[in-house]
Amino acid sequence: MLDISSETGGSSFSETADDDEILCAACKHVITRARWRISRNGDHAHTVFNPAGVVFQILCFKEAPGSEATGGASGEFTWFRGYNWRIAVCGGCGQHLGWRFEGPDVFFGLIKPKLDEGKKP
Ligand code: JO2
Repeated sequence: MLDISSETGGSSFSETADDDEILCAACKHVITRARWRISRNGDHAHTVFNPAGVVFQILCFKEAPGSEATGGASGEFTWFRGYNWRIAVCGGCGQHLGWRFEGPDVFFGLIKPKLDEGKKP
């Protein structure tokens, strides 16, 4: 059981539940948590494409402490008006997992098939 009570300040069972974890599909590093899912522009999930024409289904999270932002911030082709993006990689294996969006607040758009949401029985 991973105990994250020290970082959350909480002590209830849900604060330490492993079933909340969302992992890197490639290396199983803990990236984020189900309780950190958020909506942006009315939805948690968005289907988007980049200037190279690559389509992504991304999911929005308010925190993703298992990821690391890399490179500079850019506003080019941003999917979220008012936010600049940086590439976000797995802190464990370096895989590109999505983007860190920086604007009036910070959030993460993570590529669904690059995550293990732990939904399989
Ligand atoms: C983030 C990438 C992207 C864009 C990209 C590399 C280069 C460029 C990449 N809209 N960014 C967003 N570029 C996303 C996008 O909000 O297009 O996919 O513009 O030169 O992440 O590989």
